[in-house]
Amino acid sequence: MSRLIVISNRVSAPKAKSAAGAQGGLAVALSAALRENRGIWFGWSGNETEQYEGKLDMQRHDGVTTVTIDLERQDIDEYYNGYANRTLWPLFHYRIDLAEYERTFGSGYERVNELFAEAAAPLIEPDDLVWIHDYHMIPLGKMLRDRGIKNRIGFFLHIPWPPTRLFVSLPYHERLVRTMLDYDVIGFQTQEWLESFVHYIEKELGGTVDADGTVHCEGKTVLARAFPIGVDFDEFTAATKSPEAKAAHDQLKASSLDKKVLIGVDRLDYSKGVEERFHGYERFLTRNPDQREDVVLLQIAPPSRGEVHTYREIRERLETLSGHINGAFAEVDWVPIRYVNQGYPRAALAGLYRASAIALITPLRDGMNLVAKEYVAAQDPDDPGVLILSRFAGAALQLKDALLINPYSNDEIAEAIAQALAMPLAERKRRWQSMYENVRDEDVIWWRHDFVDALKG
Ligand code: GDG
Repeated sequence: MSRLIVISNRVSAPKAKSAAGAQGGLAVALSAALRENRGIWFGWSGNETEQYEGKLDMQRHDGVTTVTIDLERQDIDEYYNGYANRTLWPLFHYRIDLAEYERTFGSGYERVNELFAEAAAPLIEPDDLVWIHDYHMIPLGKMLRDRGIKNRIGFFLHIPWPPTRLFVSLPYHERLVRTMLDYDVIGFQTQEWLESFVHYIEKELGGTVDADGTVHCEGKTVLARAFPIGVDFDEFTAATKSPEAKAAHDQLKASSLDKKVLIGVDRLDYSKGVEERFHGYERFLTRNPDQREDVVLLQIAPPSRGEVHTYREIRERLETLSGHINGAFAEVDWVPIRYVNQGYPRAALAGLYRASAIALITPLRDGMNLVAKEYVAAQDPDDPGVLILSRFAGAALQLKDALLINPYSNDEIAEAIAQALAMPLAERKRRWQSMYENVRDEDVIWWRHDFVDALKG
């Protein structure tokens, strides 16, 4: 059996068996694959070093070998905080108004990808399958090829692929996409992102794409396909039944009395549409004074990427907006929004999802959105909640029985909240059942097998 080499910006393999449940579904799924295949997970440690001298930190935990490197400050600034998170992330989420095209970012990105290739190439043995993840590492496959790596190499993009008309605003866009032609398999979350990529290949590079997704371009051949990621269903449903989940569930129920809880859980990121969500909720409160005190919105938003100024700005705007809404509507015994900037253990999240009558998930653009799937997995079959989901999340293509809304429309959000509150039990059960089956059947293990099988060729 071939070994699997996973390469991603950060390595988040479980530190110990007991901590496995505290990791995200992706870490759990990839760790399981690595354990089965004696694999290696390679990436940045998240730490800074004065001077990078090629030192690898190799560790073995719970059957998974991780190999990490530290990066210098300039590399972190130009590659991670720069090109990855100030250029590619906003552009790929259709926010060309926020994308910054500094030349130093691009060269830092290439430099760090070269550094990754240099460090990872010696770890790769002839039969290994190499699986590279996400927008931080787009050119890495080509850089491994430049170092003589002939193995099968796959790439999976966790975020959207933007329409060609937006993508061409990126300086040297052809150069970036050409590096992708050295992969054997390129995976996208949905058919929509795949179609945007295919359009780019045909219109900008003059390539052709067969009905099965085989791309022919500039003398190279690569398979491009959609592989929608799922949650670790078994792990998450088990977490729902844990004492930690029950404690969090009971605490939320007790503190919200007989009110219906609407829940939002997002990394604090402008792409998640939390600002627009608050405005939509405010519209609901304004239009439905008689229902105001029947609801409370719990928004969990752990800060991320705090070194990037757009993230500091969205954080400030949300503080102001939640304060404004609470100030305008609160009563002595009720506040409309509980806005929480800290993260919770996964098991506690599972309990909070289950205690919430409605999930309000309104990204302006999202590769997939796993919170939507986790919410569905955590529901009580006898009394399931209602999922309100942005039609611009990749998950909307699978969770068709959610109440799908346009997250830019305050009216649609407000009306969906009213509809969810009034929804009869039979309809809630019917909608939830079909979404539940999808979340159960197309889980993260299914996704991983699907990708690795394609990669094997
Ligand atoms: C990228 C793509 C794609 C959140 N708060 C807490 C917490 N979380 C967990 C959630 C969920 C994960 O973080 C977030 O995943 P999402 O899918 O919602 O979003 P991104 O972080 O933007 O991920 C996305 C994903 O990659 C996978 O391919 O779906 O489209 O943008 O699992 O539960 N976890 C804990 N405490 C928190 O407070 N423990």
